Amino acid sequence: MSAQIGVTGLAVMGANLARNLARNGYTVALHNRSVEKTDALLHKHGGDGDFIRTETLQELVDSLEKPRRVLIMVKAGKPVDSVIDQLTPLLEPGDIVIDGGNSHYEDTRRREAALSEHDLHFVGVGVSGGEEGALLGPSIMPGGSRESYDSLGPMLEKISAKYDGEPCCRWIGTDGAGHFVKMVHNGIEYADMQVIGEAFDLLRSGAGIEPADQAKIFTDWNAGTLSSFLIEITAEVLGHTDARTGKPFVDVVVDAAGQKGTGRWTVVSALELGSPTSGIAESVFARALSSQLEQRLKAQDALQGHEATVEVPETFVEDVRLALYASKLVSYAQGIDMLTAAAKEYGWDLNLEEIASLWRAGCIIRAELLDDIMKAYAVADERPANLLLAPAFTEAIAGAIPAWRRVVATAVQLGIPVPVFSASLAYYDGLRRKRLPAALTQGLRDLFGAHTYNRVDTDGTFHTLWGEDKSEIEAVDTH
Ligand code: NBP
Repeated sequence: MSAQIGVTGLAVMGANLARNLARNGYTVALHNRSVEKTDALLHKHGGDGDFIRTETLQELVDSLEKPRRVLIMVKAGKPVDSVIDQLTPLLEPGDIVIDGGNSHYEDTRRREAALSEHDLHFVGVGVSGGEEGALLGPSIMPGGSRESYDSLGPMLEKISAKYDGEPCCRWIGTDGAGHFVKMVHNGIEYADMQVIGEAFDLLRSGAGIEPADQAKIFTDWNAGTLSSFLIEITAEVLGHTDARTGKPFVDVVVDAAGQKGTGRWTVVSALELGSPTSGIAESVFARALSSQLEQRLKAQDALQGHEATVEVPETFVEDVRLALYASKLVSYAQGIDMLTAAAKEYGWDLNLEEIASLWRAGCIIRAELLDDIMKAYAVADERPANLLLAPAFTEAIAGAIPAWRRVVATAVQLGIPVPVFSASLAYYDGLRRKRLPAALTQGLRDLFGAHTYNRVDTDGTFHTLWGEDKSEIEAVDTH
């Protein structure tokens, strides 16, 4: 018996993907650096399907039908390179090496280029949905060559999450495109969670609504345009009472949010691409600030607030809902703008409609909103330059804007930090404003550094002789 795919790295994600493949009728060869994990998987879940036990990478490779497909599910970073180095001499031209871990897309680009020198396909696959998704159906974002997808795609589509029967797996684009899209997905997830946190804080600290009552509000919200997995589980977490103390669960949890790094990667990459991803950036910074416990403790006593005494408007709960929706929309718009910038930079032909479709099931940011995002990009000639310019969203945000401004203004007066609500509003206003103070920035740059500027009334590049008679000269193009 030969296997259709081999999996090396059988910690929780690898084991669950291997089980998912086997449950879907594929024969799966199993390998792990230490054989105990392989045996534990076979002992507990050997009945899930057809597995082949192997102890060495040579045995793994020998057990596979050709072209071979080897899925690497080891810890991201150096371990992936180490496994690739060991595998490469054992494989033959046309074989496919797949990395389904959370690798950085630049690593994936580098590995793809290196393996193509050996006529091997390297496919970086973004897998979203955590442990449960890996077992029951994740959202899958594969990169690599189109040719490799012809061989690998049907398997990945079969084990992926389904939305209305459609697999949440499509070929994303060459080399690191899959891992890039997964990274941006995670960035949007950070922003999505932060705006929910800001809404919770506003309702609690602004309107005095206790967590258990907020659970009902979030449940109601989940029935409307905000309907999403994250809103649904927010209701569950807020409704939970701590068994030890009888307090709301959310009050006994230390308010320092952790991160594994993909949000930070998204922001670094956004900076490199020059993509204004301010909502995602603020959400990463908000987690970082929350974790500065020592500074926060000192600041609680030392720093004055001078909060205003303002009555929250009667419409406050609905205002917060609208502000949350608008801010969430901006986060998606910024994430998608980043995808567009990356597509240009790396030569990827990203299909935004398909990408939105992959996120509708199996992953953390699954939301009803994604259906509307798909529609916005469905007609090639009508694709908006920015998601906010899609007619449905232009209209939705116009309806939300008075509430959004009221909420941000109230939050500022009450001293409740709303970094993503306010950064998203600033982005929205920045985008729609006729003139930005960037003109003054250009003037300053020209004065101190002769960086030159363009004029609104004529073509060309100019410099003012600031230190002389302030006359203007046409700058020589040095490029
Ligand atoms: P881990 O990230 O915890 O990695 C453990 C696995 O890596 C074990 O199989 C271990 O083998 C193997 N390994 C290590 Br560590 N160093 C190795 C080396 N030098 N050579 C060969 N194997 C090595 O596993 P995971 O949590 O299942 O995650 C796997 C990938 O999936 C990661 O990239 C992760 O970021 C990603 N991911 C995880 C989740 C999640 O919810 N956990 C979600 C989405 C994506 P050993 O048993 O011999 O030590």
